[in-house]
Amino acid sequence: GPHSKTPQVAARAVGARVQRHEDPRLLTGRGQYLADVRLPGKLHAAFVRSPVAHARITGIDTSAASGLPGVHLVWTGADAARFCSGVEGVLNVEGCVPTVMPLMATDVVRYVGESVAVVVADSRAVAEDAADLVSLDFDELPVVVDPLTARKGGPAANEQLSDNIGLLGGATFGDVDTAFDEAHRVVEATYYTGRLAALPMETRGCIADYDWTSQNLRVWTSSQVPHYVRYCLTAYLEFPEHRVEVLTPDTGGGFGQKAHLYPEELIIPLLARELGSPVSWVEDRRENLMAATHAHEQFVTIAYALDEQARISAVRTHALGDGGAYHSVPWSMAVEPWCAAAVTPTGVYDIPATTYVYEATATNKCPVGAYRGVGYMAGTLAREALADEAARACGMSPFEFRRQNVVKGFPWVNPQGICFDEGSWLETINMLEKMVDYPAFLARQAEARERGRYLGLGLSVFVESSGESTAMGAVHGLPDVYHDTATVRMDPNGCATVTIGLTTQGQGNRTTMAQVAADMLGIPYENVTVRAGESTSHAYGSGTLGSRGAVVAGGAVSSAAHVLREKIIAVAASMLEASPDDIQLEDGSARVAGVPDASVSVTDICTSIYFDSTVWPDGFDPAMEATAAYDPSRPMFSNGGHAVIVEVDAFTGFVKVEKVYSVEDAGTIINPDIVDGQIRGGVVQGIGAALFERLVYDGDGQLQTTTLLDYQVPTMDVSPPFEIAHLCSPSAHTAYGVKGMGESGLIAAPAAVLNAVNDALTPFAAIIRELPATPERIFDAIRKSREQ
Ligand code: MCN
Ligand code: SMO
Repeated sequence: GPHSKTPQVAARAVGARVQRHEDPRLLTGRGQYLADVRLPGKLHAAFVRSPVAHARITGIDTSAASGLPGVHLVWTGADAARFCSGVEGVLNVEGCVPTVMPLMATDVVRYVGESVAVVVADSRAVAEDAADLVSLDFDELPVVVDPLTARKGGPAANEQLSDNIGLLGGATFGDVDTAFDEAHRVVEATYYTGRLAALPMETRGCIADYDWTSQNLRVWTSSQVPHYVRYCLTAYLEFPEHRVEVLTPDTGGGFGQKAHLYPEELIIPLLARELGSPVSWVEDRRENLMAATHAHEQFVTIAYALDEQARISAVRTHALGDGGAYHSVPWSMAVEPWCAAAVTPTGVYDIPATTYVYEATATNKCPVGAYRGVGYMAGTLAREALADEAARACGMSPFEFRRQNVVKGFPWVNPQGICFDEGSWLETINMLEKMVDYPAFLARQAEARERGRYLGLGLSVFVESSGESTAMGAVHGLPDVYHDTATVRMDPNGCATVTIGLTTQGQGNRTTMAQVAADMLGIPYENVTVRAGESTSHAYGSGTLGSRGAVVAGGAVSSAAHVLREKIIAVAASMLEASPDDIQLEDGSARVAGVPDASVSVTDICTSIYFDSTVWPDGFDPAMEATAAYDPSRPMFSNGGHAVIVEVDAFTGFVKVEKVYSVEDAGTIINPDIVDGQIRGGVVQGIGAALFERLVYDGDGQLQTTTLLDYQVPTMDVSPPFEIAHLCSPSAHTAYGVKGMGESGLIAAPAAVLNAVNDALTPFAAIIRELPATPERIFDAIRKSREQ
């Protein structure tokens, strides 16, 4: 296959710190986000959202809203239900019970913010005024808020799920019981990860334009999965798929929140068809915080059985997710606890036995969905926080304890039978220890304590599945199928246009895919234009998610470019009267090996392919356009780690993150600047998760955090200095050996931050196991320990 040939391709652009093409346009305000899409006669929608967490709707009066000047139409849940009874959410793992989420609530509302009606008007302002005039009569139902009591039965959050169970299952691999019976020591703890918002800077939104004469439907949506949205428009609403085009303009962040199908994305096209006018919906921040999927909230109880040498002989995990009122589509409330329990517990450690239970409980809250590192963050938090606790219990340094347990040889097969082909798991630990200069830190920490200042160092190492693929699903027992395509076209002057099925939310994929194509075609990357996510009419993509872009789009681009590379080489050989085997293609020219003067530029080759058939070899096909699909044949795993230094103010409980050290191994790196930026962004989100961010519901199921005054996001002033280092264990199965990394920062940073806080708190014998570690939680923990 083409990838076996990549070693012969000269790396010029791949690996270079090429500046992102995207930035001049985006940073000077020339981006075209969803709200910037202009269409003549565009109308605006506003949703009426439930003010209560759980109630039976007894009546909706829309007459006042309909009568407001400028209002074109008001629909209730019953109107939408004529077209679709709802979207089914389920994860294809054992023990997952599906739910159907109506497009808008019809008889019962199940969380604050669930939509019950929609108004379309001349402007968003009029639509919002009219939405306020829709009056709702309801009988309140018992509200289920606490997942720990909800799972024991009692009132149902959603009667589709008996005992509020959206997911319950588990498995055992190896002799766990004997390991725990014979353990020298057992360490166990429960960690809670807060309910988070993925909080893309651009909120969700959708615009639809329908032409009844041709049945053509165009839908602009701020989405990571436009091809899936298009498929669903046909599957649920029967719009003819070949007449549906889904367009993704510039997208101001997705972070997993936009890797879903939202009912709003089905309702807006129905309204556009009904009204014969384009209809736009752009949510505000309050809607985004109330009704766009929430994330990450879990209780993870984890235990290690340790032998006399502090080796982990077995791990036992119970992960419980607070799933909200429905399964989100398609990832569901199950993916968080399932992944935390079934995928993450052994991590980089050579643990021979594992047992786990995963559980998702329905509550009357916004459905939980994907957020960067879905399932991995909570699982990694539990595993790595317990590793630091175990190290303390064994009287070892966090580096030493991990070194004792880390897998040291590859390939390694974990207890579940999943094979890890390569990695730098031990090297990561050693490198972080060197980067932080551990003995110097210990001296500085001791000296600071003398002066009443409390420094802490926290460590967290990880391995993550990347390049989400059919093969990755299969090893984890998920039947999902993935692939992406790319088309590469070369013009008569030797420039290339690459179209990928991947969308981009800020990752810089247009730049990196230009780098990949440039090297395969032997041309400068400036001569490559990449079109990404503009329309589902060109190229296919399974979505920008699961850190799959570099691997999957990279594989498709290099495969397609390889077809053209062979043609360029064939014509060059003919023009230079040499054998194709002797042609070297790089830096914009084809040369004959060993013959210094024999060369021809790629520009001249392409011009000849288009305009001079006399140079064509026999039977040459001049189509300078190729499309290829890619889906990696094997799962691949990236690894790395973070060491974080914090200072805790013992009087106020405030934490200052002094410095972050990161080590990343994502195989071959296409663009180091982009990868480092991904690490920084992900780690800062992790600092937010560890110290600040939480969505809070009160006992009535009212969301208390509906503005950015209440929901604290990390900003530049809490972004610490970074030191980032790279290791490289390339995959043998991908173009250039790349592996994915877009989620790694958020996966492992919260554990490192929490571990650092707890290290700082050791003089107080206080420990925090709940995120976020807010000043009040830290203050309380210190006060309690002082009172004892
Ligand atoms: N890259 C590289 N070399 C590698 C691996 C990656 O140069 N060996 C580059 C890629 O080409 C890409 C970036 O690093 O430009 C991230 O690549 P990858 O790990 O393949 O992740 P994806 O492109 O699939 O992006 C998805 C990933 C996910 S799942 C979430 S969630 C997340 C993340 O990206 N959402 C983001 N990072 C984000 N960054 C921004 N700005 N906005 C989001 O919404
Ligand atoms: S949560 Mo990322 O979209 O896999």
